[in-house]
Amino acid sequence: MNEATAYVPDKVWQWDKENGGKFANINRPIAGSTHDKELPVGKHPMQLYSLGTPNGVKVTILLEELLALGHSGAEYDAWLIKIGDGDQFGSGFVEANPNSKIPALMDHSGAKPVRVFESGAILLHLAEKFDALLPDDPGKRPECLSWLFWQMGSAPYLGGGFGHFYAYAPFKIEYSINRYAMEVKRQLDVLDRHLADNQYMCGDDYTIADIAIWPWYGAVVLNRVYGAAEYLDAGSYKHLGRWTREIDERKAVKRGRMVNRTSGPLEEQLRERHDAADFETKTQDKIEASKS
Ligand SMILES: N[C@@H](CCC(=O)N[C@@H](CS)C(=O)NCC(=O)O)C(=O)O
Repeated sequence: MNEATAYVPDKVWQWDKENGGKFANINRPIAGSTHDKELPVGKHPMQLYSLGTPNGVKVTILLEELLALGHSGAEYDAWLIKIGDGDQFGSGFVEANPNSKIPALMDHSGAKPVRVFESGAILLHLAEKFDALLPDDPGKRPECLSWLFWQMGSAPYLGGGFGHFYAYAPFKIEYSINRYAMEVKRQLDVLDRHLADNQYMCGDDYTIADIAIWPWYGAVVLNRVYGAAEYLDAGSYKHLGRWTREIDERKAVKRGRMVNRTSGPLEEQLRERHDAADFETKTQDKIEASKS
């Protein structure tokens, strides 16, 4: 009998703060703020509070794509929210997102700032605002929205399910890893079959559906999350691989991936972005910034 099968749940669940899991220090069963902290506000219409995780990267890729298309209204400040330090529980952040998760956007372009949280809602808000990367054609728009919402519903099985039990749980539980590996492989096959007949998720045009899906599923294929490409035999999904590599080459994707990133090679990190010129920040300055 292993630890997993020996476990008998209490009659009423109790909060065990030291559960040994990677995120035990920040996970809590209570919503709301833990401390007072205002959010900084920069000079641009869009104020993003985020971190360079797949959910955060969706938004920075879209903002960089919009800027590349000439939408100057998409200029943004990207502020770093260190979720490992509990910044998502600061009072200002909770006002921007009562769910205490990155990314959160404050859109200052109107008379009053409006908050947008949930990465899918942020992508839709920005695509509609700039009338870009989302088809207007009523024959195509539902397909794009379907794949956008597919990602929102599916990725938690990949991240919170598979990734957590494969890479982060304090011990390996065969049942959990099997269950989520099976589901993730099914999802990879869904994408692979669809991309066999379509250049992008919604046909011939690159849209917010690609921008939502790529940071998660492309990262699996490129072995950038969980070190699980071999385990999931990700290389066998040929059409998904073709699409992944094509999107990886986009300039806006390379820029978006750098923003609010705090891990990996320093030349691929831009902890905060307040100006397009910030991408040219010298490595020495990044070393200094990484100390703070
Ligand atoms: N469905 C949300 C998920 C956001 C999410 O899970 N964010 C994670 C980082 S990728 C987070 O902020 N975690 C902090 C925490 O759970 O306390 C979205 O797509 O915006």
